[in-house]
Amino acid sequence: MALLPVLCYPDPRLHRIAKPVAAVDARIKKIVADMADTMYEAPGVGLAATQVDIHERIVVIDISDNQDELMVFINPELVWASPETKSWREGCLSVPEYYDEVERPDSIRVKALDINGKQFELEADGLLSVCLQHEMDHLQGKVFVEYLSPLKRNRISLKMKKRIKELVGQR
Ligand code: GNR
Ligand code: NI
Repeated sequence: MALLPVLCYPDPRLHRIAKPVAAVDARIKKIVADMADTMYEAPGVGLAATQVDIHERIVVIDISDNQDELMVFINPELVWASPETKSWREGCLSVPEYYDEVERPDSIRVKALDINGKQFELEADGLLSVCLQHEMDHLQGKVFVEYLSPLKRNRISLKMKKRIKELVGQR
């Protein structure tokens, strides 16, 4: 079991664009295992590689009640999004203790590779749809607070910088 440090907004590394994974080999499987450990420990329902400073297109998600249904998405791509949208209260491990409403397509279809490098397609709605869109945004360097007003975003930035300063001061 290995836990990876999670980057905190407004860290500029959260805005890097992840590169596609060329082959799902032992190195990628180790990253997936460590990401899953990190997500479960947090705890969170999803984690994108960008958040642990790995800039490759890898996402793990587990929306089950018992943390026993790990889903792995390598090189995920959106193939369809419903015209209907829905607003959800979102949170992010990179923006601790802040939650706000984001409007996104209600249901989506995603194409990705699984842990064995095999391609699959999946239609998602509800929390899985929200989470997948949130994670695919991370891979594009986008954090959910970027959907909020500049005023809110600036407040969040200040709060997070203050929090990081306090954490450093405690050491
Ligand atoms: O743990 C998480 N919960 C969550 C709740 C609503 C919408 C999105 C999420 S994802 C988040 C984990 C995370 O930051 N993933 O990038
Ligand atoms: Ni997030």
